[in-house]
Amino acid sequence: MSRARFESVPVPSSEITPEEVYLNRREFLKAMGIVSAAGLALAACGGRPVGSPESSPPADGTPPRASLGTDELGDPLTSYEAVTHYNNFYEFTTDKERVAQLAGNFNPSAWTVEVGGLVNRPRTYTLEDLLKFEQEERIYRLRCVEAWSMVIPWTGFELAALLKQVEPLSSARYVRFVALLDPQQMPGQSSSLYPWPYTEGLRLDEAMHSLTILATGLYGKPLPPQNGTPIRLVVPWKYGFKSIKSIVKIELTETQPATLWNTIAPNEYGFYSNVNPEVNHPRWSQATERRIGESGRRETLLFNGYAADVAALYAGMDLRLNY
Ligand SMILES: Nc1nc2c(c(=O)[nH]1)N[C@H]1C(S)=C(S)[C@@H](COP(=O)(O)O)O[C@H]1N2
Ligand SMILES: [Mo]
Repeated sequence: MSRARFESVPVPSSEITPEEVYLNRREFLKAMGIVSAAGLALAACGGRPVGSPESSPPADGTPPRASLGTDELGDPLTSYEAVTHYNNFYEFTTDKERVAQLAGNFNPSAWTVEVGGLVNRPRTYTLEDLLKFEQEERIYRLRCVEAWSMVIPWTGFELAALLKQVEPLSSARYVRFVALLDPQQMPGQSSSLYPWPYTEGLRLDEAMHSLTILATGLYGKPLPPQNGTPIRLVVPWKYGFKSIKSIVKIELTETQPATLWNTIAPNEYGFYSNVNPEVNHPRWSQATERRIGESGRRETLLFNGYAADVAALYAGMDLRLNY
């Protein structure tokens, strides 16, 4: 008996082109290596007359879209407006409603992700390389540790696909993720309250789990800056802060890596941080949550509703001690 815990829909790679947004059209076509029919069609979709390579980057005027209107539990998607205007991204600001504005001009051009540590084949991936992994849509619940939640249609690919490519050594037991450090572009990084850059970590088996993805888009569009352009982690059964945005480095390690939140407040933000209605945050209950766009509260589900898929990862572990 196996039942899909997520909606998984392959997306033609021609529809996922963050570089089209970042680069001007000439650079975009150069990055593609060819002036292909697909490239021209994309440029045309952006509202630019085909054949005017001097024009500015196409405005991303495509409407948000998703393959389905609900998650697998039947709950509706959170609106595109809310997903992109109610954000936690402390590199910009701690004010959720100002992240979109402050991140608006963020320029992730020439992005690379360095993958190394305890692997056979360390490699630095360009964004173009990362978009070559087969992209699919995943509709996931996102449950913030602050007790609010959303349902978001991501596009991306399984982290496992990338990790298999670099061939983890048998000594590798954890994966460490590092976000961009760029105080020039990220005003929140002038705050010395946080040990920048933002870092996160997973156990290797959690990282290899098929629910764990690297997202490159949402609602059928490239990731907006405020959601972690150009690439971020999504681990749907853990509190939202584990889903680190704007990743520049992935490192396989033998020992449990330090993470930003666990370093600041280990008693409040455990390394595991699996969604668990029975383990309260020291300062508030985790039993219920506010679904953005709804009134009232709903009950929080163990492992955010993904228990059938992930509970086995924690067999024999005390979820209170390993919070
Ligand atoms: N680099 C980075 N990643 C981050 C954060 C952050 O401040 N910086 N906030 C986290 C938190 S607390 C949450 S709830 C989610 C929010 O993701 P969203 O804004 O795309 O909904 O991003 C997580 N990833
Ligand atoms: Mo969060």
